[in-house]
Amino acid sequence: MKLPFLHHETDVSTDLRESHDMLDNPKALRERMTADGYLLLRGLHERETVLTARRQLLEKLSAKGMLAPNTPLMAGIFNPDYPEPTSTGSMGNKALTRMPAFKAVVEGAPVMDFFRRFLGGDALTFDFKWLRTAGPGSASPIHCDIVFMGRGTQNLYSCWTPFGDVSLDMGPIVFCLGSHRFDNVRKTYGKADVDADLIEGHFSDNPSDIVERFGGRWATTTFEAGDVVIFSMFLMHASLRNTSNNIRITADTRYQLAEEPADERWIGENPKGHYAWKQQHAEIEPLAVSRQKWGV
Ligand SMILES: O=C(O)CCC(=O)C(=O)O
Repeated sequence: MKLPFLHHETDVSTDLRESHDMLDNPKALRERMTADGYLLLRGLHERETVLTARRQLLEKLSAKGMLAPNTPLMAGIFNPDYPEPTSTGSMGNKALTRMPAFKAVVEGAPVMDFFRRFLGGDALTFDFKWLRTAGPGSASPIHCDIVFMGRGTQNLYSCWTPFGDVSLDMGPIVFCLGSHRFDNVRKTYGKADVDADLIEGHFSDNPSDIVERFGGRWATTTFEAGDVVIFSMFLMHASLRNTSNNIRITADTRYQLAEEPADERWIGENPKGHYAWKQQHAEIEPLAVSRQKWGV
């Protein structure tokens, strides 16, 4: 079916493969991660634990005026008079991401135990949390995570966690299946660092163009509170455009072996974050120029 990205619509299937039946078999999970580049784990968290965090997040968003007046809190309906429909105010926002109920999900036993077994040792998670409160019209562009957080180990994984049910019209995450094996992209774009190289960060504005040039196909699914999807630093992804009236509340958080080096930008009480990329006066190289240099 055709689904909307940030600027274009393209064919997207809704058949992401589920892997929660393999939770007791770390070797099979690792093999599937190598093959597919992602693991969809339905019901990893207790639904109630996630909904408790959702309620507390929505209370804070409501206090900021982000929710439509006189609507049920848990529906999370965006206030059309609120000036900022994108997630800018929530990413790394400590008032939201340090709430115990939020941390009980993204740093809770189900996900930390999962990574301990999957990675074969104690896991750490970056202190910075990419919490997204994505209002109508918003969507994330097509990218691989490695260019934003690749200064430590590459044995690093992203986990996308919905804080509530996410239907297709609310703009779920969407993957280009097979893209973690696009060798020329891995060897070029995949070696870049947005702060050092001052590139755009995203790889393309056009999802169909990627499939035509490199192969792969786009796929997503609907999510319920409790589900997570874990994926490789090299799997190209985006989120679909939120065409609903709801705020799509999700977090993407990162996990690795505690004993391996971690990207210092995202660690500590006050993570430094992107100190150059998209900062004032930063001259970002246009995407077309970067792609030409990389020859991809
Ligand atoms: O949720 C989104 O809008 C994008 C998520 C993302 O890019 C990520 O998890 O790395």
